[in-house]
Amino acid sequence: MRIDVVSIFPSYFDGLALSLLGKARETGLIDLRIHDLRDWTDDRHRTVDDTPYGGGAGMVMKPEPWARALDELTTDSENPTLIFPSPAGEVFRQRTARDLAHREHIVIGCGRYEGIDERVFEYASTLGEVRLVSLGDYVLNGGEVAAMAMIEAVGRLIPGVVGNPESLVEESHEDGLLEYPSYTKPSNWRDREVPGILLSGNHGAIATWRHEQQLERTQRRRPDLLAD
Ligand code: 6GU
Repeated sequence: MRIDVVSIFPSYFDGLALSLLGKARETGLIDLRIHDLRDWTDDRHRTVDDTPYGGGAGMVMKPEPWARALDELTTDSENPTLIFPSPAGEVFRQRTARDLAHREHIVIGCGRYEGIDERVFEYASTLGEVRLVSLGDYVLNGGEVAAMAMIEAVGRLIPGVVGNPESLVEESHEDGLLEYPSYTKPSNWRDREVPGILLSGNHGAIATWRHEQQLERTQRRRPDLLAD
């Protein structure tokens, strides 16, 4: 999979090279390319923002640098997916990650300030499928942190990126439930015992117990997931 990221803070993404995705990059499973939006400006100050029409607080990202960046990054691309992290977008979920993990080429445009000139999204839809995606109902200063979360969530679903594929299925959210609790040695730690069933060797009973634990904690912590 090829992922292009456009940002005015490209060094945010240095940390991705350190995580498990670093290995996937070296082996070619993920071709991650980070770009500086200012490389598509043409004025001396490399200006990417301007005041909003209609007035109001803050600055808006100018459309032309974005259009040039998106044009260049999608040439020779069959069917790119253009993602814009935005608190006004659809919520990013595990199913969103699963969907995106099948895509050949993703371009992520990270906005800052009060956002990107709205016409950029219309223009982008002539180049590929556009998705505005939010991490959740809170406000970040820009799309960079959200983009990193999305890249990690999508990247680990690409076959070969996570060593043991079974560890993928048993995660929280893969089956719509929270994960069951995990324990390791020692079996008695600071007067706290590991649940006896896990020491029983009865794999059927352990699977049943774990499923009950998943249901119980989902009901208690995230009843909204059960309603879905
Ligand atoms: Cl994707 N962007 C910004 N700026 N804020 C957010 C977000 C995204 N998701 C939640 N808050």
